Order: sequence, then C-alpha cells, then structure tokens
Amino acid sequence: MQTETRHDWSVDEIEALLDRPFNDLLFRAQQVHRAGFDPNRIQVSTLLSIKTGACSEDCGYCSQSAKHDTGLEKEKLLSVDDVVQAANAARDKGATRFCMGAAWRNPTDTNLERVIEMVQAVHELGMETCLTLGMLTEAQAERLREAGLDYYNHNLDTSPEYYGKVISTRTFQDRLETLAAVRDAGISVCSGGILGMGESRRDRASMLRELANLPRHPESVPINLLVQVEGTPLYGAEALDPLEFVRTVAVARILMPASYVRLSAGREAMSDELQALCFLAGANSIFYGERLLTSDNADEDRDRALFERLGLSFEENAEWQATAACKRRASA
Ligand code: SAM
Ligand code: DTB
Ligand code: SF4
Repeated sequence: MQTETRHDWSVDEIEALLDRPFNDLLFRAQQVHRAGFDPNRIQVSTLLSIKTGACSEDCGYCSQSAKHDTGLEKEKLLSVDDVVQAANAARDKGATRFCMGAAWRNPTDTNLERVIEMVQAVHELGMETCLTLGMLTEAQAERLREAGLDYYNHNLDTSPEYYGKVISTRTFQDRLETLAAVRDAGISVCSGGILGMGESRRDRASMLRELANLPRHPESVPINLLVQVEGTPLYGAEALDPLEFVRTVAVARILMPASYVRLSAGREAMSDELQALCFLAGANSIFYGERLLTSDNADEDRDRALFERLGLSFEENAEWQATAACKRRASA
C-alpha cells in the first residue's frame, strides 16, 4: 500500500480522522504501520533525569517547576560517571537509546560542556544518545551535533491555541524555534505532546497538525498521557477516555508514516489491553525502565511479560547488528 507523506494537513481533515469509526481508524493506522515497519518490533529507550527540579518554567503538568510545591527532591547536574553507570545498566537490559533530561528552561554554555561529555561517553557504549534540556540556540544545537548527539527531544506539548492555558513562561513559537535549530543542525528530532490536560479533540488535532506540517516529520513522536502530580495545577484534571488516547496514536501514525510513535509517559496507569491497542494503532517505541524522569514507569517485569503475551520484541541497535554481521562474516 502506498502511504503519502504530506505536510499540508488542515485541522478539519485531522479532526475528521479522529472522528472516524474506531475500527476503520485502527485498520487504516495498521495498514500504514505495516507499510513502513515490522509491526512486532518496538524500539526501546531509557530515560535518566540528569538535573532534577528547581526549574524556572511554570509548565502546569510538571513536577519539576519551582513554581509548584510537589515535594520533589532537587538534584544538581549529575557527574559523567553516574550517567555512564546508568546508561550501562540500561544497555544491559536491552535499551538501544539513552535519553538524558534536565529541568532547565535552557542550558548554559558551561552546563552544556558537561552534558557533551555525557553524550560522548554514552555514545562510546554503542547506544544512541538523546537529550532534552529545554530551549537551544542555533550555536548550541551545532555544538551538540559536533559532539555526536543523535536525537533532541523538545515537545510541542499541546495545540498552539491551548498552550497558554498550560504554560506562561514561554510561547509555542519558542518551541518551534528550538525545533528548527535542532533540525538545521542535523540532529534527529523527537517531538510530541501530552494528552489528558483538559484539551479538546480539536486541540489534539491542532497539535498533530503542527507536528505533521513541520518541514520534515520528527523522527520520533512521543505521545504522553498526563502523569498527574499532586501540587501541579493540572492535578485533578478530568481523565481522558482511554480510547481517545488510542485514536490520537492512530492518527499520529497515519499523518507521520515513517516516524516512530512513542507510547510515552502514563503507561504505568494503563492496562495491558490499552497498551496493546496503542501498539495496534501504530505505536512502535516505549520508554523502558523503572523510572521516567521523576515518576514511576511501568515495571520492567510487567513489560517483558506484556511483550511475551503480544509476541513483540525489542528492536536491536543498528550498530550492534552491523557489528554482529561483521563478526559473522569474519568467522565464516
Ligand atoms: N525542561 C525540558 C523541556 O521542558 O523541554 C526537558 C524536560 S521536560 C520534563 C520533557 C517533557 O516531559 C515535557 O516537554 C513534557 O512533554 C513531558 N512531561 C513532563 N511532565 C510530564 C507529566 N507529568 N506527564 C506527562 N508528560 C510530562
Ligand atoms: C517525553 O515525551 N516524555 C518523557 C521524555 N520525553 C523526556 C518525559 C516524561 C516525563 C514524565 C513525568 C516525569 O517522570 O517527571
Ligand atoms: Fe521545566 Fe521542562 Fe518541567 Fe517545564 S517541563 S517545568 S521546562 S522541566
């Protein structure tokens, strides 16, 4: 089946996809998914918070904002050794990408130097590297590319129309500018959003439109379900209908056929059946490991059992596959 890659979607068209009968929507998403991917392989990344809490931003969902009283313990920027130890453990458990997150509005150039050492050390373990550090200048993005960074995560989070209801200390346009700096530097883009923050279906359509109409689709599109943290303004937000979450994953898959769609935060609270529907809708990557950044993730044993039940397997790292193929050739 031919899948189109378009960058000219309207919100109405996307809302019409979200409105489709559930079975039709999932069938279409599964067709698109199968045209581009092995439907039984899931890419696995592990997260580490390298600098925790005391963030100057006021994101209404976040445990790490200094503006919300969430009781979170703050932590300064970790040492390179601590990061390497965590990355090693993640690699041993099967993660192919290591994603390091910092509670900053933006990194200073001094902080960036230590982060660059972390990127280089994790790269040497044979893992893909990902950072999420807040806003970047063009020069900082260039510097990270030179250091060998593979991915930069920077979420649009919600629609441009709803953005001001969730965050007041930066604008949607600021987010787009960082994404452009990352893309122009030649780093792969990871960008998605959070569902269940009280936004409407039209907001979800509008957020997906922003992602799908970027000059190039993000290589990775995380779809997070809000993790409700006591003390944040969004604590107590009305829970999203789980099938609406699945619909949004399916539409992300249809709009961005070649992107990895990541079933991200919120898996801990999801049933196995709901996660299975998300994989059927075209999600093909997850965060694996006991913690996300500051909150608990789905248990590793539970994930392994779920993969077994669904006949899913972890996608292997291309570099390891190449090394293994090389060794096989050498011994043949
Ligand atoms: N400070 C940087 C930034 O905001 O870009 C990087 C770290 S920030 C924690 C990374 C992303 O995590 C946010 O953009 C948001 O999409 C997601 N996130 C944070 N708290 C969340 C929550 N409670 N539930 C779901 N996703 C969340
Ligand atoms: C993304 O989209 N989700 C991850 C990652 N990118 C950095 C973060 C989820 C954070 C969930 C709340 C927490 O653990 O603090
Ligand atoms: Fe800070 Fe990022 Fe949390 Fe916003 S999402 S408060 S920028 S750590």
